[in-house]
Amino acid sequence: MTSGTLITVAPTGAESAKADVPALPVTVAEVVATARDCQAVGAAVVHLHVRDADTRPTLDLGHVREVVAAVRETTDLVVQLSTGGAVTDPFDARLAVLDAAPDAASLTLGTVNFGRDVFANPWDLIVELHTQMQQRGIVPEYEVFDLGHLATLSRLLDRHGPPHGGHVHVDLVMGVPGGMPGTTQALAACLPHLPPGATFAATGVGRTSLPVMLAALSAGGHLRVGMEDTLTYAPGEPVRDNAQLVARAAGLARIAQRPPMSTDDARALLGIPR
Ligand code: KMH
Ligand code: ZN
Repeated sequence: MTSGTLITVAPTGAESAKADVPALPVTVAEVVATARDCQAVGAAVVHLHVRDADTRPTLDLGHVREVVAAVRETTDLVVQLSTGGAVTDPFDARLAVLDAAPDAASLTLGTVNFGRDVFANPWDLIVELHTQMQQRGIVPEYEVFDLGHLATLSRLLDRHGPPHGGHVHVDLVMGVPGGMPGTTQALAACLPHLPPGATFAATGVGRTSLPVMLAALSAGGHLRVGMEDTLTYAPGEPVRDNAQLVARAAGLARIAQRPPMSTDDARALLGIPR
């Protein structure tokens, strides 16, 4: 067991428009370049949402497969596909993303208000994603937007067994308007409810990015950063690119004396063969 920090980059997401955020990577070439740059400064996992030729979020399998192949060709990052998609995406299309055979995929553990929208994740979808990932050899990252989602995780594991790879890794997604706040107190409240042996990362959305990173590091957790979650680097200063956010996370991890994990160490932690 390594004592380093697993850094995941979420470079694109499904929420921001390229027209509003010109630095957002949306083409295959832009996503590959950002993935390569982020690995160079400390990322070990990339959490991918895919865009179409009009820069809109898409779950079209052709596009998804193309991005997965291109990132694998250029980097050694663990490729984690989003099964959350955009709030408007139908469940069957979110499940079908698994056909692209990523190393890992996100799996959100409950429905949550998402700004003015609802991010729907009913129990049957959760079970279907978990079971299909077990059958297909894909490692889930369990996304937790609220404390109750951890109760759902315990019920899921009790009833349907451990994930592929055997290790449970959770990402606390904090500061979403409608989910748990991005505070040290909220993060600390989650920790006693993690399954035994599980590891966790934390993601602070928007201005909660820094406080959540610091809280996660001090609690022995891992980090997820990226332009999916954060578009402002400091007050009045837009994020330049994803590597800027990863470099800051890597610097904080070094200060915490838990330096960024290599991609090999990340695979060992998550139970993903090379
Ligand atoms: N785009 C959000 C509605 C995930 O990737 O699994 C959901 C999301 C979570 O980003
Ligand atoms: Zn996502």
